[in-house]
Amino acid sequence: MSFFQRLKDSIKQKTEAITGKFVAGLSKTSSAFVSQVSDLFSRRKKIDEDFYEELEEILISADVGVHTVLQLIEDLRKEVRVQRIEEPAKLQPVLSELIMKLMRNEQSLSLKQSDSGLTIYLFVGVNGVGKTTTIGKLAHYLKSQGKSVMMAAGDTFRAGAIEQLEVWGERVGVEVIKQQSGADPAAVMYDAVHAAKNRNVDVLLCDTAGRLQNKSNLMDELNKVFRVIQREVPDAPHEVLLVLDATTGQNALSQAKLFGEKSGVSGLVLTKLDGTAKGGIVIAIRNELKLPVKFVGLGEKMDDLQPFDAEQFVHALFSQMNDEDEVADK
Ligand SMILES: Nc1nc2c(ncn2[C@@H]2O[C@H](COP(=O)(O)OP(=O)(O)OP(=O)(O)O)[C@@H](O)[C@H]2O)c(=O)[nH]1
Ligand SMILES: [Mg+2]
Repeated sequence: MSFFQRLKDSIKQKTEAITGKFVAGLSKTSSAFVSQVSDLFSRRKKIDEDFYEELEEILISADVGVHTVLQLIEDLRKEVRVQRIEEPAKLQPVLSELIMKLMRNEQSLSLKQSDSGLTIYLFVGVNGVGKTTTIGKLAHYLKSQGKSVMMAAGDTFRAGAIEQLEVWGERVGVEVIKQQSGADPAAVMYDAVHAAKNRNVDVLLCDTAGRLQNKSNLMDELNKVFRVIQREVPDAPHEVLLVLDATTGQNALSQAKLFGEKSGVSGLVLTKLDGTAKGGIVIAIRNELKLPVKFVGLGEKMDDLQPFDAEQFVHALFSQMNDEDEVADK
């Protein structure tokens, strides 16, 4: 076998492994969505108002979001007219292409890095969405790319939060900078930035609390943490990643709007996609917010974090339908 053939095979295997992760992580959404869509496409013989109405309901029930659903249906009507499609059975590739188009855009998916030395990522989001877990997984991901990583235990409020990050630190072999519970998170960040600089670490991942006595305290605290980091490393934080829990559906969308306005969020991480049949929320978020989805969480283990890829997402969403078609073709 030639070198190029081996290279091609190995790239193909890797791509299939990643797509496989998306397919497994999205199986709940995909099976709910696909069974309804294929039922609709095969049961109805005509593309009429009733057909569109039913498709609209299916998309809304997958949490695609009313605004985005209306836009999709509008685009679909146009394609049906232009391509003179008459049978619902022919619509699946058209629908997946339209969804893909909504989600594709120019924004860079890779995380911004420092040009000179230390890169700092700050994680924000309400309690329980998966910030600490995402930091652990991302530490593993970055290490596997050969980067040296350190973590800062900035959640000094919730009982057990520091220990939880330390468990991740041990699991992935990364040092955690911490102070005692109840300490000022800005002071923890100051320590962590200095430790990371002293040890020539490539990336510092900063955890924060999800809940304080009230919301305005939380925003004030995040601002203070942000300012301390910026004072120590002027072009940092290089990313402020807002973590959202996909199982909360439309709620995730409103949290993104709230945080996005206040805390200089530069990108999103959408967790727990494996735990919901409403993964359509990704489509709504992609379409309705200007913020890029950088990573998605597809499980609780350390390698269950994937860089987001619209094409693989849509492919995984329709994967069971394609499987059904293949079976039908045989
Ligand atoms: N199934 C699944 N579970 C996840 C995922 N990400 C996080 N979790 C789980 O969600 C729960 C909450 O995660 P944490 O990382 O503690 O969330 P947090 O945002 O740090 O929460 P606070 O520290 O309370 O603000 C944990 O039980 C995680 O294992 C995911 O992608 N899939
Ligand atoms: Mg946490």
